[in-house]
Amino acid sequence: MLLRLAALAALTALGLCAAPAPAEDGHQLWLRYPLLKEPWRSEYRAAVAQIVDCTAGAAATPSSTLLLARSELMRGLTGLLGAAPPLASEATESRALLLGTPRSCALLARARLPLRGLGREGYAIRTLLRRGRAVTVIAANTDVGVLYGAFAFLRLLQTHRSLAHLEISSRPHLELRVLDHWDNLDGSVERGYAGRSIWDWSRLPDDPDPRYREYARACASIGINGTVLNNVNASAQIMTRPYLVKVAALAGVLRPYGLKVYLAARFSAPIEIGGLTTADPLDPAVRAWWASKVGEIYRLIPDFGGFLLKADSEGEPGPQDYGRTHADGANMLADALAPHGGVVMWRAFVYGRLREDRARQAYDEFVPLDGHFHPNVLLQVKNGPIDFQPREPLNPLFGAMRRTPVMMEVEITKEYLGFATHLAYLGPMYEEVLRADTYAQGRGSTVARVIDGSLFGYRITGMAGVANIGADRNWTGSQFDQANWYVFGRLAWDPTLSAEAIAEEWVRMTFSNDPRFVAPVVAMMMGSREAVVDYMTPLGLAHQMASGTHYGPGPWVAGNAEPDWNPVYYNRADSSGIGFDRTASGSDAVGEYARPLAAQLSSLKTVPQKYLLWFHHVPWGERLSSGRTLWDELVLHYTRGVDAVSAMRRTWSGLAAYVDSERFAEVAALLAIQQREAQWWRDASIAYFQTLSRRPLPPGIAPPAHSLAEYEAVCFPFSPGYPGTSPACAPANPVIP
Ligand code: GCV
Repeated sequence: MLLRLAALAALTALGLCAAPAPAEDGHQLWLRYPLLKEPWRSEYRAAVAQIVDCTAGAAATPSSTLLLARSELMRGLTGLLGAAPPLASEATESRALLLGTPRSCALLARARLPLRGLGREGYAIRTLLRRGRAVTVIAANTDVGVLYGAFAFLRLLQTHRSLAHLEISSRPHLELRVLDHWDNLDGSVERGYAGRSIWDWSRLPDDPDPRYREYARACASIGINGTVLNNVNASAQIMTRPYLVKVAALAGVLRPYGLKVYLAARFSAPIEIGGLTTADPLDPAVRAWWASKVGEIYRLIPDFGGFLLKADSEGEPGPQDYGRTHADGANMLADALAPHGGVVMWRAFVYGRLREDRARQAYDEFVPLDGHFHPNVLLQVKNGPIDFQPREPLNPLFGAMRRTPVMMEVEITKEYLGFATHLAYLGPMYEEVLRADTYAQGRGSTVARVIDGSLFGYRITGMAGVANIGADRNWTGSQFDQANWYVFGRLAWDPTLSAEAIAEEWVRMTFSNDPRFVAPVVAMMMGSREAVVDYMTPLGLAHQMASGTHYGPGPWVAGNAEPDWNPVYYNRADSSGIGFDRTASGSDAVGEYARPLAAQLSSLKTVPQKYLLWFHHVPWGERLSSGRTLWDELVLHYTRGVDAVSAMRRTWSGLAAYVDSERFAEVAALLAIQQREAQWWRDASIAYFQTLSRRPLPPGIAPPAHSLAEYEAVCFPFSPGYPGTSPACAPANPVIP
C-alpha cells in the first residue's frame, strides 16, 4: 500500500497522472489562486522575480487600501506560484514588479506614466525598461485604482495570459457600479435564493462578521464600488440611530475596498420614525427632517453614497400620496444630500392604477418629468419595461430621458430565471440589452451609450444589479450563480466587454484552465439563458410564472385581483391566437420607441422572432419565417429548451475529471432539478395552450406527461425568497410531476 501511494505521489509530481482536485465548496469564488501548472508557473516566476516596496521616501504613508493591494498581490502570487517573490525596496532584479500611485511610490513619480486619462479609479499595467531591466508596474492615480489594477494583474496569471510587453490601461465606463441588496432587517432576503442575509444586524456594530471583508474583496476584484444594504421595500427603521451606527461600522469595513454604502429609504420615514404627520416633500418640516437625518448620517459615515428609492410602486409610499410628482420627491431628498456629495437613485419601476398596458406606465409617468430632476438624481430603470423577465425588449425610457441621467438596473438574483437551482448565465442577457439600439440619436445609440453618458452627456452614470448574495457558503446558492455576480461587475466596469470572454475568464479562475473543460463549459453557459427562455417564455412571452412565488409555470392563472398580476393578462391566449398587441392597433406601447425601432417592432414581417408575442397577437396558424406555424414553433421552442438542459447535463457529466468532487456533485444535482422543472414548464405550458389552439403537436414531439388539471393542481410550498405567505397546499396537491 505504501509503495503504491509513493508511486502515485511520484507520478503526480511528474504530472503524469491527474491528482483528484481537493474538495472545494465554492466559498473562494473566483479568487482561489491555486498553484499553477507548468509551464505557466515557471514562466510567471521568471516574469515576477521581485516585488518592490517603493513606499519609502514617498509623499504619503501607505493607506489601508494600498496595503490591501499589496497583500492581495502577495496572496495571489503565493498561491499561484507556490511562494511569494521577495520584497525589496529597490528594483534590483530584472522583472521586478512595483505598484502604487505617483504619490505613494517615489519610483513611479519619476517614471512619469501617462495616468491622466485614467480618472479616479482606472489603472495602468505596463512593462517598462529601467536601466536595461524590464519592470512591471501597476499604477493608478488613487489607491483604489491600484487595488483594481492588482486584481487585474492577478487575473492575467489566473487565466494564463502572457506577461510580456504589457500595455494595459483601463478605467470604468460607469461611475456608480452598485449592488442592490433586497435584504430585510429581519435577515430574510426578498427574492433571495442563497440563504439568509449576510448582514447580521444583531452583532453590529461590535462584531462585524469576517465575511464582510471577503464580500468587499470580491466586489473590488470586479470593480463594484457601491452597495445598497437594504431592500427597496424599505423599513424606516434603517434610518434610526441604532441602525445607522451599525451601518457606519459596516461602512468602515467596506471602505478600504472602495465600496461605498447606500441605503434604501422609505419615503414615509418622517412619519414612521420622525413623529411628523406628513411626508409631503414640499412641506418645510419634512424637508427639515430629511436634511437633519442626512446630516446625522454624514456625521457617522462621511463618504455615505446616498439613497435608493422605490416610491409610489407596488404599495410603497411616495410623493403621489400627497399629489406631488416623482421629481418633487426625488428633488427633496437630493437637496438634503447635495451639500454632502450624495446622490438619489430614484427607481422608475412604477405601475398601478392599470390603464391599458403595464409596459407603458413608467414611460408615461417619467418622460413628462425629464429635465425636472436636480443634478444629483439618477433615474434607475429596469432593463425591460415590465419586470426582469427571462427576455424583455429594452425599456423605452433608455433613449427617452435626455436631460435626466438614467442608470440601468438588472436582476442578478434569478427571480424569473429558475432561482439558484437552474443554471442560467446572465451575461448574454445583460449584453443583449447593453447592445440594443434605442435609435434615439440615430443608429448606434445603444443602451450602453445611454448609460455611460456619452449619448446625452449625463452628469452621473451608473448600473445597479439586484444582488444574488446570501449567507450560503458558496455565496450565491449555486456555483454557477457566482458567474452572474462576476459578469455584472465586469460589464458595469466596461459595458463593451463580451459576455463570452467574461464567461471564459470566470471559468478559468473558478474551475480550471484546461481547454477540455473551458470550451464545453463556456459553450454551456452561453446557451443556458436561452434554454430558460425556451422552456419558460419563448417567442416573446412574459410573466407566465405562478403568482407570488414565481416558482413554476402558471400560464392559466387568471384569478388575481389586479389584472396585471395574472399570466393570462400577459399571454392573451385565446382560440384565435396568442400574444399582446402592443402595436398601434393595440396598446401602442411600441410608439414609445424611436421611429425606426418602432417601425421594425410594429410589423409582423420585421419584428425579431424573440419579441414576436411581446408586441403582437398572432394567430395560431400564422406561418413564421421558418415555414412553421406559430403553434408548431412555440411547441418546438419549449421542447428545445428541455433538450438544451439534457445536453447541459450530458456535458457536465463528462467533466468530472476536471472538477473537485464536491462542486461537481452540487452542479450535477442542480442540473437534475433543472431538467425536471424544465420538463414541468414545457409540459404544463403546452397542456394549457393546446386547450386554446386545439392543434396537434408537430410530428415526433412527445405530448405532456400529465393532464392540464394535474399541472394546475401542482403546489410548491417551499419557494424561497417569497415575501408573502407561501401557498398552503392541500395533502391531495401533487408536487412537481
Ligand atoms: C422588491 C418584482 C419583485 C418584487 C420586487 C419588485 C421591485 O415585482 O417580484 O419582489 O420588490 O420587483 O423591483 O421593486
